[in-house]
Amino acid sequence: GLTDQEWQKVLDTWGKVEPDLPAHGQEVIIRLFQNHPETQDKFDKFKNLKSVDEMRNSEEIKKHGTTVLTALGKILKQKGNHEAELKPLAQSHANKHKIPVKYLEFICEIIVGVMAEHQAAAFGPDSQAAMRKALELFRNDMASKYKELGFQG
Ligand code: HNN
Repeated sequence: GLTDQEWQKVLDTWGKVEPDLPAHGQEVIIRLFQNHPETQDKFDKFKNLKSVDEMRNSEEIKKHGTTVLTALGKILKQKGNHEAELKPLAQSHANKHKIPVKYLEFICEIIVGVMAEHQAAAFGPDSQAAMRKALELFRNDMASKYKELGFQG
């Protein structure tokens, strides 16, 4: 788990991201699709978007990025006691969307990268390390739930 101090750093930084969630979310989704094109295939609604320009102009991408980061923010705010938030997400992402753990790793790495660029001042090495730990906890707990559900994510 994380120490109180580490959670403090995680939530302080997240507080800087929150006022601009759509811009961060849009950037995260676009980078995910650019760096790992196989992730885009999981979305019927985004299959038509070919170029970065099209992605930037897509309100749907911005909306989905906001959805993803809003869900993640709710999880982080539980400081590890996130069973109630995680369970329905693990169920839909295992059974319905079939999202491998690997894709969760991709997006977590991209989230840290985007935060480092957009929030450089608030996101020093200690905060980055704390955020990585929090995202690792999220991923590990998702992976455990996947296993319980029999999904070889
Ligand atoms: O659970 C649900 O299906 C509700 C919608 C939702 C939420 C709250 C989704 C979602 C969908 C359904 C989109 C729709 O219906 O408009 C799909 C197809 N996700 C995906 C697919 C891939 C995906 Mn995710 N999500 N999500 C959330 C919330 C959070 C969330 N999703 C994630 C990743 C990495 C991928 C692979 C490309 C993802 C993460 C990391 C998070 C943050 C907790």
